Amino acid sequence: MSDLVSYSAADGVAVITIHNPPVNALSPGVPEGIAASLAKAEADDAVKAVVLIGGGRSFIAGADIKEFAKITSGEKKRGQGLHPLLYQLEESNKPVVASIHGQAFGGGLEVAMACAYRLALASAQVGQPEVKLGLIPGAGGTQRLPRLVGAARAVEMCQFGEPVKAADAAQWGLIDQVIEGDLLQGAIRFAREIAGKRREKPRAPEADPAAFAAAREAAKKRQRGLSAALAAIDAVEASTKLSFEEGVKEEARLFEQCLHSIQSKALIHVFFGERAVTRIPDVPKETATYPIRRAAVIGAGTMGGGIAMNFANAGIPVVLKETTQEALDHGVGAIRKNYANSVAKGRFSQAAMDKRLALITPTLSYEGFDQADIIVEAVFESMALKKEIFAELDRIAKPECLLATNTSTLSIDEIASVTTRPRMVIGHHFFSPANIMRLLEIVRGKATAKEVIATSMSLAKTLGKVGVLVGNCRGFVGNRMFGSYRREAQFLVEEGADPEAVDRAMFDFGMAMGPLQVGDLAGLDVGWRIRKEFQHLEVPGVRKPRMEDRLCELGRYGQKTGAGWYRYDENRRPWRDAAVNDLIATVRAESAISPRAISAAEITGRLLYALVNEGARILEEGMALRAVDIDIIYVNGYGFPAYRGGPMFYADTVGLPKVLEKIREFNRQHGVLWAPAPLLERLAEEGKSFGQYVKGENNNA
Ligand code: 3H9
Repeated sequence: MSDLVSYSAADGVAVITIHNPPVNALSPGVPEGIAASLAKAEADDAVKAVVLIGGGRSFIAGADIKEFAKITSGEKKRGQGLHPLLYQLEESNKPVVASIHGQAFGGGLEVAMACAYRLALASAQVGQPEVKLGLIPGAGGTQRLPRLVGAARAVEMCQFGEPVKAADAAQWGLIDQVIEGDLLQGAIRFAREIAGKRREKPRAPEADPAAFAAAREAAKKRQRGLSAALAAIDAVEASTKLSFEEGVKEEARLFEQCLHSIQSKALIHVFFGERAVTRIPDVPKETATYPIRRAAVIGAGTMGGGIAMNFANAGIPVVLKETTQEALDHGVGAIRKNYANSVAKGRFSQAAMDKRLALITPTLSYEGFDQADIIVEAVFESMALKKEIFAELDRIAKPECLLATNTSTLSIDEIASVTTRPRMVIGHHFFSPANIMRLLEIVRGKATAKEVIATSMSLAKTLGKVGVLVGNCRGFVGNRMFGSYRREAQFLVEEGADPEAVDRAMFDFGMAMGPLQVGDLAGLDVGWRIRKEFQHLEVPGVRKPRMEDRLCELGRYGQKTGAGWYRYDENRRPWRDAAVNDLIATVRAESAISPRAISAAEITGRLLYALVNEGARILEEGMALRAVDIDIIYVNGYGFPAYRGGPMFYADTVGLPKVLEKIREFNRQHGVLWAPAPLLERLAEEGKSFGQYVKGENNNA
């Protein structure tokens, strides 16, 4: 056989084992190895049944995702894919028993479904996650799955791509038996029992128009703009209307469309990007980490409370400190309400809620802080206050305790300067709501120790976050870029765009929310306070956005005061507000702007290229390690549509010369704020993309 697949046979049962670490993807050589092994078993009269099993940590995690780019770039021809192997498995005169541990995902589940029987450990998961890569199952999954579990379940699995536990899969008829104990021994025993028996093929699924109508409705709401979700629904529906062979052809047609789409390339970029961000050139994987067994959080406001919940959710006891009993009660009350909501929605049990709450110790003092392995400061954005707190922490915390600040704008180095241990100080910039948002910007100060960075990256994983390391500059990566984006949103309104038109254009582009609505949600006063803190840095003569300062002066801070750019009802639904129109008219008059008609294309261009231009500066300064790090920040922290890959990937798909041309046009029209980033000019001239850019030695991030 090959190195990737091994074969053995004893007492009537052949065992085919896949060895393609880390996850047994179906890389070139694996399907061929399985096919050759099966042929050997078929030719051996002594063999009565076959066990197919994965070596290492999983059965098969699916097709090798790296291969798709080779096909779409023309480097490799697609050929018949997995189909010949699947027909061979299905038609084999010796029943094949797929024996699943870890994951049977994508092509892995498709292989398993072509086998006569499927067994799994209770800890195993099965699923068709292709949609998350902008694809649909491409090896008969959309046709075999509904034949096993019915159209409604199949469409749900292919449309959303969520993993299914072995016990559920067994209930649905996808798994024949859940094995306890040793999987291989259990599978061999099972194979002996069914040896020589032929299993009937499952019948075509019943038509279920209601299930498909509901699926399309759900796609509109939960998968807005994602073409693969609709293609998956169409393909599964074909299984209820066409013969198996015709259904497979229809699936192939839809798969091919998805495979060559920009959406799929973008989602694959995000898949590998989320893994790439864990690689930090000067902090190798072997770097020692500090154990994090106890945590402490300062500040029980929205951020602090959410951060404390993160620790409790991960089973880490956490002390939560406030300065007044009232603030503490309010913070703990909000946490309790949040957990109760989750219980009401069935996300976890009352017992789980009680356990999590019991891990949070509210306090008004620093008691227990000397035991903490990490302290996260989450008070409001005031350098003076933060310095006071860090000086105190320096006295209290044990030497190996990580001192993290949740600041979103202030300098980590300046905060660290008041301690005797700047090497232990780091930024942990959580995103609101901190218990939900996946992004954690990990901000490296100039003295931050590598062990502290490595510990933070590993902690991010423990907390279920995507940790991205960034450099210490004002706003770090995400908010620094977002500043330009929201600045342009305000300028567009001042120049003539309706606030709703600005929000609508970005929503239609795929953003989770328009920029002005985001401001209202986050609180317009946050930026207002920061602008006041940094007022001394303003450059005279450079245009400043005025609308949000003016809204704040009217006490319109956004949703929390019931009004900002919009007026909000008790269900937080936004409504146009005549007072805002009046304010816009006043601001335009004061700046002598005569409003003009502004198209949706101009809105998206101004906002997206503002992100990209600032992103290019950040990249050149080394504040982000790679363009993909910026993309991962935007997809996970700012509601950027994953199917567009993030702002830098998006710019690459538009083409950097085109992006630059537009930025130069904005520069001519709107002045210095639009000066093109030198890196963008250089890459555009060299015919390169952001994705190809690798920063030289003096990386700061
Ligand atoms: C498909 O099957 C289409 C079919 O219909 C057939 C059509 C013809 N390929 O995530 P981890 C790498 S589409 C290549 O850190 P975990 C990953 O990049 C596919 N590489 O581990 C990482 O590399 P590195 C459908 C893969 O334990 C390493 O393995 N299948 C693949 O947290 C470890 O991964 C999927 O979409 C792959 N298929 O999670 C499954 N999978 O160490 C995608 C992983 O260099 N995979 N790698 O950074 C997953 O969901 C998770 O990786 C899994 C393990 C749950 C399996």
